[in-house]
Amino acid sequence: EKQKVGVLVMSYGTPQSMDDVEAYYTHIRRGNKPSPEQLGELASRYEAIVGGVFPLREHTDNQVSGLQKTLQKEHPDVEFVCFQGLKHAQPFIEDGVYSMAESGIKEAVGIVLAPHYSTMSIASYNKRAQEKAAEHGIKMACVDSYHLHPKLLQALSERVERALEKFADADRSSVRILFSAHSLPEKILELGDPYPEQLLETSRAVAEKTGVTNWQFAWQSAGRTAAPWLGPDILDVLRSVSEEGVERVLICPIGFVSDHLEVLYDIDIECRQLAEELGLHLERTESLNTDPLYMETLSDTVWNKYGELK
Ligand code: FEC
Repeated sequence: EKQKVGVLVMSYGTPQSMDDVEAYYTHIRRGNKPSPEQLGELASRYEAIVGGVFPLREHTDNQVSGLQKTLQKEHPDVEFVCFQGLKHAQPFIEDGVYSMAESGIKEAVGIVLAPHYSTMSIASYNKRAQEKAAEHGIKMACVDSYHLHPKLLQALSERVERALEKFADADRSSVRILFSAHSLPEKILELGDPYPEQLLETSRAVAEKTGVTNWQFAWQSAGRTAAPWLGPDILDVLRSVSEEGVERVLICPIGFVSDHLEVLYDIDIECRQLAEELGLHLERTESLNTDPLYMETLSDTVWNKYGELK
């Protein structure tokens, strides 16, 4: 019989419905309920993207089944079984590990649908997964990052190339590329967190592969808290590049792997609105979603981690 190996595929999570937004927001805020104003503001952003539908759920579901198929195809000798575990919504990370235990899994690999490591992101997913796995006697190895995987870089580079074609009227060197990712509180720097450097490494590698030199990095989607967050914020960057005389901007959100609120609202609505006011021609690269190259990136990374379990 083939060996059965669990794969816990972790993602941020999104509400199940508009009625669930408060519970979701409260979970993100570690149990502190948002004020009615804060809740109303978040609900209105969800309404604005697709009228109360939550695209991240479908993308995560599709990525999990895409990874399952890719693993089966590439490694037919091992029976990999994927389980979903979400950080802030059901099925939670702990639920995913519980389902693994229920189906008799003894060995597992954990991977997050986010390529860059941070103590505030990947580390917290992995810690929750490992703790629950230990409770159930499952031996689990978790992936920290895969931000320089050649297939990931290829998928991102293809997207940059394709998006640059949308500036057909101009020389492509006149387009300023903004690689972006979710901001985090500045205090991560004191912990020597690798997150900013890994994001720059991905940006540099994609720029090199596409021969782009006119680029910079920008942070987006900073939280609404009093403590300072990593900057410069992408909205300020749009203002400053416009002052510099730049007329064309391509945003490439390398920190995210699918279409969700931070892409569809923060970039497609907020950044676009500002770009219009500034008279900038703004485009965005397509999200990875279930791109086969991304599925293969995940599959290779899971396979390598599985090797470490032995
Ligand atoms: O489409 C959706 O429903 C979910 C979109 C979504 C993604 C996402 C990814 C990341 N976040 C990261 C860090 C933080 C920190 C805080 C924080 C807060 C929010 C809020 C919403 C939200 N995040 Fe998120 N994030 C998404 C959505 N995030 C909604 C709450 C309202 C707001 O502040 O806008 C601050 C909370 C705290 O105090 O702890 C920190 C990071 C990522 C990328 C890596 C990953 O996917 O895990 C880092 C998608």
